[in-house]
Amino acid sequence: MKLSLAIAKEAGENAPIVLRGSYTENIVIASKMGYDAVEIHVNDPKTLDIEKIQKTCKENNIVVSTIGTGMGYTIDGLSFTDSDSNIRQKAVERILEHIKVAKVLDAMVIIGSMRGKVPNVEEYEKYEGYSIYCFKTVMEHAENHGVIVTVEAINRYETNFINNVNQGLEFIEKVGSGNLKLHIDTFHMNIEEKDLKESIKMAGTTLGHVHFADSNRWYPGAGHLDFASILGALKDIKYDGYIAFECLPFPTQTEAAKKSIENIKYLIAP
Ligand code: LER
Ligand code: MN
Repeated sequence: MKLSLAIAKEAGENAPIVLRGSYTENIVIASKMGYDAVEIHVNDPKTLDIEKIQKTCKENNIVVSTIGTGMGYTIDGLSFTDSDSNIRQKAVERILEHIKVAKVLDAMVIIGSMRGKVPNVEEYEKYEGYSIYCFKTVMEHAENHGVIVTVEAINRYETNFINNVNQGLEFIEKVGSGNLKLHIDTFHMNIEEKDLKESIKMAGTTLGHVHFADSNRWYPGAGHLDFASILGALKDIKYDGYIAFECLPFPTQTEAAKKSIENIKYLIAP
């Protein structure tokens, strides 16, 4: 299992992005702390200086694991379930831009908040249909570019659409693309799953990406989640992908980044 760290140029005070500031400076910092990868969160991927990021990664023996796209929703309000077809189209176009960048960086693309919410549960199937249609469109491009896309199960207080592993697996089945993988996040799982180990087992080979944060969204070790047991379940299913730390930058961003890797590396290889 490889360890990655969520970074962004800027993020809200309570957004779970660990390092904020210059992408390249934070890539160097993450590498020095021992991370294998960074997870780049960005609203408009066209604003990224890809060549500089690639050069910095190469020089520092680190890679980009994933591109986080949620700012497309939180900043620009783009989602796959919007009632307005123009917004859905813009959301698709934004993800296609992420896929292009991901191909160059050999990274995966995360679809979390941009899959949207269901504004009227009585019309659940209609909104789910909008999302499936958007996913099918982006997956066709992802397949052509050889890019893996992950759909993240997110807790009920942030969305009412795809909250747990079971719903995620059912949704992936409906989209029907081998390049679409399930993405779990321990913070959300703590709210939604009855038994984290059983849910990880259920995800099995469909699991494509993992976010680690403790029960309070701080770095692992700052809350009450049992990361030894979670890592055991990931080992049991032979998960060999990335674990990206998506935690609040508390008490400071540097300390959150250091404690995340320290506390989990110790559990992987005590
Ligand atoms: C995104 O990965 C996520 O987990 C969301 O909770 C962020 O709002
Ligand atoms: Mn997450």
